[in-house]
Amino acid sequence: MGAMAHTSALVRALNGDRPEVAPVWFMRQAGRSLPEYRELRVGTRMLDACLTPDLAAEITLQPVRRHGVDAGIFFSDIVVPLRLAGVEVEIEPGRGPVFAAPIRTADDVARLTAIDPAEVAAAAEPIREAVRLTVAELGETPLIGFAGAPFTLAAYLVEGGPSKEHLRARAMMHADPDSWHRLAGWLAQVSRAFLGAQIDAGVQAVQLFDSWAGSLAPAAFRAFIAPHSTAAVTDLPVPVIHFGVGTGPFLADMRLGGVASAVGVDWRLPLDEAAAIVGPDVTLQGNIDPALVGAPWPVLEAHVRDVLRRGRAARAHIVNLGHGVPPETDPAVLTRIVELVHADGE
Ligand code: 1CP
Repeated sequence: MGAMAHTSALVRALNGDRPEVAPVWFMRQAGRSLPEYRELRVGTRMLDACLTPDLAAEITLQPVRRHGVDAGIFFSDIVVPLRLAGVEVEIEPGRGPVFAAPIRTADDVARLTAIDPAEVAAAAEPIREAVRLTVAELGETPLIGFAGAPFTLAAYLVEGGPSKEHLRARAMMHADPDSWHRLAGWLAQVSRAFLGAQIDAGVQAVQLFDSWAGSLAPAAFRAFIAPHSTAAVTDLPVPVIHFGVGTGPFLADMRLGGVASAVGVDWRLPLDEAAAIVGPDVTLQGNIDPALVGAPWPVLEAHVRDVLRRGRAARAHIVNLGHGVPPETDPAVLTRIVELVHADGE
């Protein structure tokens, strides 16, 4: 079981060894569009579900059973380690993470960062248990763990909740760089502790989600973000996928100096162009346009084939959407994409 998992198509692709058939999984495959997920979640708040090991394990397994994807993505949320650190946060249905006290001033940052990130590792037993249960059920299919990158977490913390352009976090890095670096450095340690718990319990790869990095100017990404994201994932014993939306203007920097085994690409940049930018020593992940998942099958099929063809320009290709599965997606369409990708290499 364990030995098979290490030679999975996903891990081979991450290591740069191109499997005959490209591995495929979907960001946000757990939850969202699955009726069996909605049924399980009735009466349980999102963060309570994340901290209930058998529930988190079952939700993680549902899309793997249904679609036959080549990896599970652990059911949790980027704000879970903050909850484990004792920060007051809830996930509001239809909205997202909301914090009782936004972190806006130097004093707010000093108070928050006084919490020892080791608290997260100490409180993460439900996460370890959920990962252990999931890995045992998955058999030879690998499980991907994840964490939020410091900027995407800060975008929620500084604003106090979801926002479109993350103006307050982007202002803080320029207006008070000392507080910014203190906050981002602390968030990197918190996310690293969350990843560590998942790795201890058996995930075979991890993804760092910097979903909102595309709101940054390239120079700001380099000066204020990249060092902290790199610290979050440096020297981990499993391969790292680094994902963001709208990162075309600084895609080469998303490699984090070679620490990332794979870079996630959204739907805006064709994979052959992305490969020319990142070079021959990194794997690409992506980049089916989530908007086309609702298109007539012949349109979607032609698009998926184009993504597969352009993906051959990369050293290896992990097929995924360019961002998460849209909530209204017909799950049967996802299954059909998996079948198409798997048939492509034969
Ligand atoms: O496949 C999966 O769904 C795996 C579990 C998962 C992951 C990887 C969840 C469950 N959240 C995440 C990561 C996450 N959370 C990201 C990065 C991925 C991405 O860009 O899509 C982000 C930005 C969040 C923050 C968040 N949590 C939002 C977005 C809010 C906004 O700013 O627009 C939302 C809506 C949540 C809640 C959430 N997380 C996960 C689920 C299933 C839900 C919906 C809550 C519910 O069902 O009540």
